[in-house]
Amino acid sequence: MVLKIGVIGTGAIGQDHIRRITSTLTSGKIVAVTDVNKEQAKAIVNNLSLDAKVYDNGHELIQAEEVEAVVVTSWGPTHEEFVLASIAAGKPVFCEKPLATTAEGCKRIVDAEIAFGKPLVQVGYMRRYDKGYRALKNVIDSGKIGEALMVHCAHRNPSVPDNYTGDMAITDSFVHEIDVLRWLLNDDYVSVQVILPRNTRLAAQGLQDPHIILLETVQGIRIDVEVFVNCQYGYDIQCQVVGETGIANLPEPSSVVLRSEAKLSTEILVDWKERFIDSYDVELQEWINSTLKGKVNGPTAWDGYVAAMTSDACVEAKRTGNIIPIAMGERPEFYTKESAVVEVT
Ligand code: NAI
Ligand code: ISE
Repeated sequence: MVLKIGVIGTGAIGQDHIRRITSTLTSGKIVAVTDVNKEQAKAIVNNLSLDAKVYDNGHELIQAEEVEAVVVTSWGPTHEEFVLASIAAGKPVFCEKPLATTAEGCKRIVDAEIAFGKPLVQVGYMRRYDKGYRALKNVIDSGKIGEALMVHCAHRNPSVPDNYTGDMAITDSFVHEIDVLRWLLNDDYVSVQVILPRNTRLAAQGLQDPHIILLETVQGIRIDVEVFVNCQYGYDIQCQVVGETGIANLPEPSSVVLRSEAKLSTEILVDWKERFIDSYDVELQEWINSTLKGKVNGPTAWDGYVAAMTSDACVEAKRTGNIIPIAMGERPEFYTKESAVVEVT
């Protein structure tokens, strides 16, 4: 069986997902694409020799009869309308993060999906598919380090593009930690505080960098995350879980250990696409496989909503300097069913 997929947004990650579905993964076929930059969408179809139609807009693509499932990789502010339209059409939809740019927008999606009566939405939080994070979760779940007490993390980018402004360190980068840490610890957040250290001189004018973000969970676990997006030296994701009887670290990406010129060294990656390339492959392959079985087996619309609620609280904590409570309410029963839970293999 082959899943016929339409892609909305053929920019950086859209192209990357089209390439992987076409050349690396199995059981998926790109049959339709669209982008507000139609020439770019046409060029992708031509360059990759895709047997795919280029649509004028996302809504026409969603309605198209040959499109069985939708991938949304357009700009964040457009996600909500395309996800809602996919739900209205009864089509499974994989949406890159963020699910919507506001918690209210995510809630509208949650409500629409529940009203439709069947899980259709998966959000692109790919770290849950990373081999290293999965190995770390297995160690925590095995009880080898006792109960988790504290977590120390870092999210470092060498630099960021000019359109990376305002609170994107929280809404664009830190959202990955928001999602992966509650999955890793099987927990939820109750409060957040944001500390602003001395600013680097190497950030664009007006951009705060770095941030230290402190989260507290329902179980009382304390998490500190350094988000530093102009660190210059590489793309570096760190996560250390301190338990009652031991400490577990996220493995480093494998790299040759070089002894040369009186130095012992290993390379550090610089690009997030390379750091998580395997995770994106596994994520999309598992989405195709479970969609073909009529299931959602990945981060749900509820997870997208929780990420948005938490990120909104972080932005408020940054603005006010206060510790901000996070109250997201009970997870609806709709999202606790087996069909909407990520299995770790
Ligand atoms: P991009 O700017 O390279 O590409 C976005 C594309 O969407 C552009 O080609 C633009 O013309 C198109 N677009 C905008 N509005 C549209 C509309 N109404 N209809 C059709 N096309 C439209 O951005 P990038 O880096 O590819 O990011 C896209 C999304 O993916 C963002 O939400 C971003 O946060 C997310 N992302 C997720 C990553 C992850 O690690 N999971 C990594 C990078 C991006
Ligand atoms: C980017 O949009 C991503 O999603 C990357 O995974 C993240 O590490 C980076 O900081 C974001 O800007």
